[in-house]
Amino acid sequence: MLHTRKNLSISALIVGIMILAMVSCKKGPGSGLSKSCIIPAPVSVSLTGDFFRFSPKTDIFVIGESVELKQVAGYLAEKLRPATGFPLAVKQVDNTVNPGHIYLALSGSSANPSNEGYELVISRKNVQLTAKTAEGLFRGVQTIRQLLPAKIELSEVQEGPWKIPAGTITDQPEYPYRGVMLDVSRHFFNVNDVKRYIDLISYYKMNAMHLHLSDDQGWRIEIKSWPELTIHGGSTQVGGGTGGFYTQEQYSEIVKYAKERWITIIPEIDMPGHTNAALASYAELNCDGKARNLYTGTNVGFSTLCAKKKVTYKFVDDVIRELAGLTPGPYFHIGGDESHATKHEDYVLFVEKVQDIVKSYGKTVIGWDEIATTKLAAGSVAQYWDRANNALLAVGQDAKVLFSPAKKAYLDMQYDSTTKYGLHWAAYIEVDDAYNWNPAVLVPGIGKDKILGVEAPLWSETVTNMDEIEYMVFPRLPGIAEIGWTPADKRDWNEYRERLARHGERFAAMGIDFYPSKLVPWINK
Ligand code: TNX
Repeated sequence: MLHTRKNLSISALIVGIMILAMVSCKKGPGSGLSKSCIIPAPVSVSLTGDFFRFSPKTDIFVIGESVELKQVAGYLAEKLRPATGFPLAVKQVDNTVNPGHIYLALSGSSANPSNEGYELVISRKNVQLTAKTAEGLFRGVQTIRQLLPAKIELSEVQEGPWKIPAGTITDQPEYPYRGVMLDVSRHFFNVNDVKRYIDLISYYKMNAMHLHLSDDQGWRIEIKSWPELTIHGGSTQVGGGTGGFYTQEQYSEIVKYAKERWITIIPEIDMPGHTNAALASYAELNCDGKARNLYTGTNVGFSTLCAKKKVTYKFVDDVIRELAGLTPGPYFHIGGDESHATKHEDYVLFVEKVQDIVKSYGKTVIGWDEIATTKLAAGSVAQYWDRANNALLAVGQDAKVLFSPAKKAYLDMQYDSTTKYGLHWAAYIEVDDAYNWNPAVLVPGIGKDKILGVEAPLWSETVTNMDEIEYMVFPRLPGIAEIGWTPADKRDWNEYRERLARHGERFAAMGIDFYPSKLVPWINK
């Protein structure tokens, strides 16, 4: 008897779960995250069960005159035109709202305190997106894209209907910094690859891209006052290929492209270690005055700038001045990791001096967690990748910490022992491992108020092209994006995997070659 009742309740539970799975992402009254397929999950969603239907007559109206507002509307139109085949004209209105259209407005009085917050009200009649800033509208536009069927991402005209569920979404990010790092030094990736990566992260409401522009194997950014850095230092890569570099014009093009998507570019010049490419380009940067050979292997920790030489600081000043001048964002990343060939006293001297140089060009320092073993300048940020103790040292100096724990957030770590690319020195990171952690409790003593945000680095010793990048990045990246955006108490792996499953179709429509993890019940239509 007891046994039967237990079986019954288990069956009821299973049926319940099945119904939930069926209504999730589809129509149906009620509210709650299980009814929406948005990643990262919004802070609050309530659906009415109704729909807004796009028609060939649907226009995108902006209420207000800001240039940025029109830019966001133009971006939305561009994203929706190819698959719908609708004209979706961008027009300006005063305050009238008519049926059948999409409205974007900046509202100082928006209930949302965050610059990236937005409110989306969808009814049978129209779609109204409001935010305090154009940046907030841009994040909201990603929600509109994700509410449409996956085929909206295809580049040729598709059959409709194009409808989105009606309801209200109020949303804002948990952390101000949500980003990725791309190592363009071990293998070089061209401007188009970087732009594509920018597009992919913006779909998940990330707002930062950190470019690892120099390392032992290659110097990838033109510095006009030290031209050999790229001519010689940029001429190869891991495995001995031809390498490459960005001219200053190309770097500026990346910065502009990112800015139009409200993504900040954070340039990194890794110092004083990881500098073989510079040491090969200029003999005087070496303590012994002898130029090093170019390096195409994958060892770390063998190179160092000469901390006691004057010319070193002339060099660093020139590099930071030129690069900071091309970078509108607030941060400059000075690396500082794995300087095993630098004496600790030299490391301290160097990092402290370089922080002052960065400050003199109006930028805020970010450095890998080792920099917390020196005296941090006010405002400097430590990027926790390896040692919790270093992160605690940073917090002890009142610095903020950017979370990139290698065991959770490193996108170059293999999914499991069968993954073709990547490394596993920190861990194998399956899709659930990458999702199932909370920065605010990971290191006892470092709470949310000390955390700037999350960043997922992709080191490129083993990845050589965009396809391989995408395979390592997807599907883990949406999970990291959700950790940064969605409050921890609204996140749950079992619910998330259902939502992620529906993004498989979106990845496919965007031409992303993703890792089809067995932990995710992919829906491939
Ligand atoms: C450690 S993570 C490094 C990088 C390597 C990476 C490979 C960090 C700050 N330093 O130089 O590329 O491991 O996973």
